[in-house]
Amino acid sequence: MKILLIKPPLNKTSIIGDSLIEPLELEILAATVSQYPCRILDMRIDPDLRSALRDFRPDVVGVTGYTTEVPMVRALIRRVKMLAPSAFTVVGGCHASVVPGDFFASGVDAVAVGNGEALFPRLLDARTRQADLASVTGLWLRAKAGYTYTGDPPPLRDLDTLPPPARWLTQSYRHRYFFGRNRPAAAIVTSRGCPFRCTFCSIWKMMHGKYLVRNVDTVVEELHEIRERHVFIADDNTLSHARHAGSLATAIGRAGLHKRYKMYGRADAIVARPDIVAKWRSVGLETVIMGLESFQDGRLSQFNKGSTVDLQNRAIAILKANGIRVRAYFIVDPDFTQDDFQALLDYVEREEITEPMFSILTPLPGTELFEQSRERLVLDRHELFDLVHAVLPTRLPRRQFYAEFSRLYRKSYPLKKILGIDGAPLRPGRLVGGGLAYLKMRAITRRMEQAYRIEEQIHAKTRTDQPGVRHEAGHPAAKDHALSPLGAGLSRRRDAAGLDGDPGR
Ligand code: B12
Ligand code: SF4
Repeated sequence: MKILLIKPPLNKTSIIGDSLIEPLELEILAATVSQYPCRILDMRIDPDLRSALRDFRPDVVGVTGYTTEVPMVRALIRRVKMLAPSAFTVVGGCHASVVPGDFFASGVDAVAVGNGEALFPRLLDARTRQADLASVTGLWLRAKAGYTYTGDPPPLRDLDTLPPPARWLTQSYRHRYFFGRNRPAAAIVTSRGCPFRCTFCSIWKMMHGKYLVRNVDTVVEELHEIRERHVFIADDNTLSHARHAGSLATAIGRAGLHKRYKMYGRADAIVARPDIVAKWRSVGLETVIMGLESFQDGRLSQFNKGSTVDLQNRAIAILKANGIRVRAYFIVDPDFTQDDFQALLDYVEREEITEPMFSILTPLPGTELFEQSRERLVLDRHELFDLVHAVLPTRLPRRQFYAEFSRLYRKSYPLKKILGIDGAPLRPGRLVGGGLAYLKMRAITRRMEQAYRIEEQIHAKTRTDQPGVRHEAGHPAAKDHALSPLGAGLSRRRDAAGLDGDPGR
């Protein structure tokens, strides 16, 4: 039984960020079935699906995908079935887990719900024994009419019994993985889930509210095996379990690992335990990514963020005092007025937030926000759920809203600041680094400016397509959005304009 696991290509119609992170979810799945020959095809780097199928001849093909990747994954599976008709195809991941119906589509034999660590080995075992797959819980299986559900998946109870991710399967790609300026960069998970309940987040829904942490010794063992110096801790929330976060930093320090880390952290956890932050700094923590979301307490409580602006400001001060970079994420509400945009910029400037990132409030399927606002969606194409398109109505005229949105980036990253010459003496090294950073930031801003045009073009296409749109099971946004001729044409035009190269590369 040979298994091919696929990370889909980058979505050409979406605006992508400044990172390419290893496909941990696939490495984790592969590790649970190491008795079988297995390969990972990362199509973000190597798009040659045909050769992979021809050379390896897999019996099972597993594909992962985010919400933005639904059309891409469907098209991909159709191609897999065309090129390798006898392969059994299964789709999983965070979107499949909350709206499996979006993958009830041509070529998809099964859709996996929830975490795959227990499910995937059972699925392969059943396939090897040619047993009835109905015994494998957590699957939607293709049946004569539609798909049938085998029952709820086995819960993920413990992260310590799991083998380390099969990173050797991404060996040939590893030099290409990066985060911001850090390249090559590896990723690791030290915990899963989150104890908080933000309305725009699907993580706690998917993890059924659980927050699991790994034994620090196994994390350190895994870090020892990671060759890359830069490590992105891809937990949902690393610092909220204070005892775990503290002992992990101690264990890393004791092990003498000389690595540089980036992690997600909440303001309340940072304010509650500045000593842990300092400890992490001493063992290599460079950047904390904080979802600040808003500069107004009212909006924070609307999101059920469980934080306040005062806490955020204190957390920023603590991180700065420790020499830790802050990458702060803000949510731009489609309801924003011009004054709100300006107030956000003022806040960023006042708090001297040097790396702000902005995203548009997006009701991702599976979130409470989606339930609250599904009737108000004005865009329903999966690829536009990328947090830089306003899928909800905007208070400002849409063109103006997008102009204000890209202005956030332009104003937050002025040339002087990026070049690092605001106040500091001019140095050649700094100028070169700053120049590259400037070009990268301009590329990102141009992409933001594209958002409105992409939306307009897709909108026009959707209007002319209306009679032919096929509705399938799942949420109302589950129309067939397989890559349309427009999508292909659009990506060609963007390619021609040199806009589809990753700005970080
Ligand atoms: C690291 C990360 C990234 C990295 C990319 C990681 C990567 N290699 O692709 C970066 C920073 C680039 C990124 C970007 C984005 N991200 Co992100 N990211 C994460 C984060 C924090 C961790 C991902 C991870 O490694 N998880 C650990 C693995 C083990 O968990 P998992 O992916 O759920 O996989 C398990 C199951 O889903 C299942 N499974 C998964 N695939 C398969 C396949 C098969 C066949 C089977 C059987 C099972 C299975 O088994 C796995 C093991 O249990 C998650 C949060 C999270 N908890 O997942 C958000 C998350 C995935 N990101 C999210 C979002 C919204 C985005 C962006 C759109 C944001 C943006 N505008 O920049 C982009 C989209 C990028 C894109 N390609 O479209 C959302 C996705 C929501 C959704 N419904 O799609 C999440 C869930 C965060 C959130 N708060 O909601 N992200
Ligand atoms: S947004 Fe962050 S803090 Fe809120 S539930 Fe999701 S992971 Fe937890």
